[in-house]
Amino acid sequence: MDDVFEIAAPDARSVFLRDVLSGLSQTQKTLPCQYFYDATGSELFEQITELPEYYPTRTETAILTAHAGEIADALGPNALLVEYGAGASTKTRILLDALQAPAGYVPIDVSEAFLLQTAQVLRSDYPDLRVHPIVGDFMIRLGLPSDAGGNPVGFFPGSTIGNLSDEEIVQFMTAARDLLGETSRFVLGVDLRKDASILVPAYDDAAGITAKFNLNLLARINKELGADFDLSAFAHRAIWNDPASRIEMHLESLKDQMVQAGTQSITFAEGETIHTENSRKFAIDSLLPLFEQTGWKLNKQWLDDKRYFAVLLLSAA
Ligand code: AVJ
Repeated sequence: MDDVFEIAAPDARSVFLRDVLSGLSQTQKTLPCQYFYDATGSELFEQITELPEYYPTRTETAILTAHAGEIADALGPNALLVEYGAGASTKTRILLDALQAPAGYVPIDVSEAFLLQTAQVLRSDYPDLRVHPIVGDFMIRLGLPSDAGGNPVGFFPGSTIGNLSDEEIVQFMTAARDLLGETSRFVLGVDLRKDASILVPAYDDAAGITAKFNLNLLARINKELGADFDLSAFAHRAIWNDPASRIEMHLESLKDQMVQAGTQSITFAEGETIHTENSRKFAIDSLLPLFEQTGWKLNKQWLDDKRYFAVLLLSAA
């Protein structure tokens, strides 16, 4: 008789533990930035978007508002809006309000609770809109609901694409092209390169909210994995890495110390950091080869007057 192996899907906690232990065992310690967004982290991120120093959200919102009619005209009627990562739905609403008879709205997110809440709120505010939430990881190939209909339009606002490496962008845009199909379009928010004197305060604000957001990752590891990080022994750092064209967030150990996580003890030297996030700032030209490689072409772009941020309209090539 053949052996039959049944491989249980690892639960969320054991995946989190595995990711934390593997990140903290690297020479440059790292933690994946998607773990920022527990309930507390999502609330802190909402506060970040309202900080005077954090220009991306208000700039992108202003671009979308100023050009909503033009964007809607370019997309035409019967659009099926497929949003990657369901955040607070402010930007979604700007598009939905402008679109001519949208066929539906498909939010995709890994967090089921957050996703269903967003879906519920939109259903009640847009009673005629068909909402089809998908719980899943958008880096891997998903399927559109068979009854959705309409012309698929991807929507990935916020410059969340800046968290991804080139390889990950290729993987993501390929999966999106597969999901959305050969007549689809894509509306992509992209944060642009600018002076470090603007960038650094946006990630190291005077009120200390971004510091709280970064340190909350350690609080979450303590709470969910039973680790014993002393939050007062780590400090938030935001560094502009110009050659890599990215803001890096780190948590710096303020002393030599040991931390228990799971069965491991992890040692930190004074000054050693955990790299917690990359937020890339793009030149639009540097993205074009990645679009081309993944079956997309750039149709239109809208920028604010200061050229801080761009909203790109792509179409399947
Ligand atoms: C949600 C990934 C777009 O990179 O600006 C904000 C996250 N990190 N402040 C960004 C973030 C620190 C944000 N994204």
